Amino acid sequence: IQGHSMTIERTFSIIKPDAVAKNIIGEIYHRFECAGLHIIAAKMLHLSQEQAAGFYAEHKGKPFYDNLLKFMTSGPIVVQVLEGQDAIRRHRELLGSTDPEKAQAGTIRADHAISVTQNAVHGSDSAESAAREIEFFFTEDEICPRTR
Ligand code: RTP
Ligand code: MG
Repeated sequence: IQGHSMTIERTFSIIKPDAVAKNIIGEIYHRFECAGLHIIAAKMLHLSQEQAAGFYAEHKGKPFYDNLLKFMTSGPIVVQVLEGQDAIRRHRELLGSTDPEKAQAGTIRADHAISVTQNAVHGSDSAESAAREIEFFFTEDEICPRTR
């Protein structure tokens, strides 16, 4: 088990506007649950330009930045905190590569993404990102840790 974290982690996830529009929120939640990831906080919202720019500050200046903001503010999203063993890596594995053309068969992006921009789900890429992103969208009292 070396190289595999046995610690319970939290990660941050967004069902992006393309997937909400396709009515596959439940299908995506089902994949999280089947992988042992527990939804411990969730809400639907429509990002403002300012919120999207704040969340994606790390990508400012990149060639895809303007398109990304336009897309992420184009419709409602669902944000959630997922908890489970090795949650950050496990969630990213469920997503597959950013580009659906390169994503492994059976991943969420291979099955559902429309393009490299409209790629269904966001997932934190490190413990540092997860902590920052959870705090960006949720207050501590909005997170409901498991009790059994
Ligand atoms: P995410 O942050 O959404 O989980 O995706 P990621 O780590 O796989 O990709 P990242 O490099 O962080 O990029 C963030 C999002 O920007 C859009 N993007 N478009 N070449 C492009 O047109 C391009 N590259 C990235 C995608 O929506 C990507 O998920
Ligand atoms: Mg990323």
